[in-house]
Amino acid sequence: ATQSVADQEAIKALFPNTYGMPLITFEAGEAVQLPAMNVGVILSGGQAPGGHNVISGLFDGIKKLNPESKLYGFILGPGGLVDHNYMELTADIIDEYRNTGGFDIIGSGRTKLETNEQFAIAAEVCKKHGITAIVIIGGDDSNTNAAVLAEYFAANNTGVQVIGCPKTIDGDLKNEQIEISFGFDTATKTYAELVGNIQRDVNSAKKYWHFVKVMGRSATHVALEVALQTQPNITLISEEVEEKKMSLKQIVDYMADIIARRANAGKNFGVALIPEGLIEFIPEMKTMIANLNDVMSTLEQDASYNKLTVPADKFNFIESRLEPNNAKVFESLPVLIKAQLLMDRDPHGNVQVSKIETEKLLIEMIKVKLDEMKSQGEFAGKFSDQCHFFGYEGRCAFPSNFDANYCYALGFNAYALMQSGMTGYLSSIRNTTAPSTEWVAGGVPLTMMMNMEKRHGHMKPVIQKALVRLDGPVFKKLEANRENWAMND
Ligand code: FBP
Repeated sequence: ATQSVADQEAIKALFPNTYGMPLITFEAGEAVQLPAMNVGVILSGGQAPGGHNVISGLFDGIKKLNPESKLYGFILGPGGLVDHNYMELTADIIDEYRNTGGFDIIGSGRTKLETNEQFAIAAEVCKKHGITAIVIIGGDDSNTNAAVLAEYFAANNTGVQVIGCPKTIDGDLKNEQIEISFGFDTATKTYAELVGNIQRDVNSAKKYWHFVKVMGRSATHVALEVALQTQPNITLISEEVEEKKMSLKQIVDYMADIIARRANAGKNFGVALIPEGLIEFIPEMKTMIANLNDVMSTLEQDASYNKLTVPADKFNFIESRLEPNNAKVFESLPVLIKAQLLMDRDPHGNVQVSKIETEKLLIEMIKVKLDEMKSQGEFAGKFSDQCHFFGYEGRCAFPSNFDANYCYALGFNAYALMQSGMTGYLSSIRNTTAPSTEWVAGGVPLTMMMNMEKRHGHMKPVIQKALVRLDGPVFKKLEANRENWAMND
């Protein structure tokens, strides 16, 4: 029997039918003919290279063991299931998409599945098409959907199984059984190539500081991996910022110090990597954003807020609702960032950090700091900035060999789990640093990865994100090298 990573009593109570199931490992057996089954598949959340191969592996699995089996793709994510928007995926269609990046075969979306009404429609749709299993290909939030749906289907004896597949370029859906989410390998290779190109440009012209924000909504795995591949002069790691309780001012001081030291060595150029999720890890921002999320969850019904049209009035209104310390932090931010923080949350209640221009915020604050240092004779150089955001460039790239093979295996294995009668499991392929002939296939109960977190102002069961471990070898490598990388090119 397995336990959830935290909040065991609460998770057990919410998932009475799918809690505590064992880990599964498959062993080689005889090839057999199995009964035909109709399966539905959903691509969910942000795109990640290899998604088409998960579907190809699943398709080949169901057809290999019974050519009469059928695969239905729901269009544009979980929304396709509740909107009854689908297409049958036939061999011709599948063959066109094998080994390609993107999710365009059926599209993706971020609809949250949480109401009984949605679940009842989903059960009805499955019944109509004789679908007895659904595969949800997604990250932590999407696999939370999978867990909740699996529980509903089991509790209501619908006879429909649900299996998840670990996807996200962010690399934060992992644990001892899930070695990596697919897409991370390809996306980080793509960003590393782009950052490497910029570094050559920087070292050629020697006149700009490039600030590169890289995707990864929360954890810093992507920026860290890109940093190890490219050795930039500055890399911020959100988890370290949180652990060391660094304020925004301290981050700016740290960066300005490196810029000034390089300038004093005649180098008015460099590259800084900034993780997309940084802002939510700066303690004063984190507290303010949590308070802001609570305030925002009440605004939809607030007529006095909704009638405001001028941004400054909105900001004042929000500040009046925040706790005094948080209001001060909010008030201190540039207008651009305030407006970006007030944008809609995604359907899972997350701040859309891809829309917050942290790189610009840092640049503006660094300029002020450098002017101050100049007046005190501590900086005699120039600071000319360029900024970039690398995210969408990598999410649909042509999959690396690793992602192509891994994804195919995840999809085929999802079929093996379904055919073995499992539900509420995440497809798991382990031993992935060995040749693929030695990979180990199995399944991990989704409830094992869950804990309770606040979303849209309420405590909800969600899959826990894996953050960068500051005592792990990957971060340690960066730590051991960063002073050298700061000053050298
Ligand atoms: P998933 O966790 O759904 O895989 O999404 C990852 C991601 O690429 C994040 O890195 C990024 O913050 C977010 O999606 C952007 O979302 P959107 O595509 O909705 O702009």
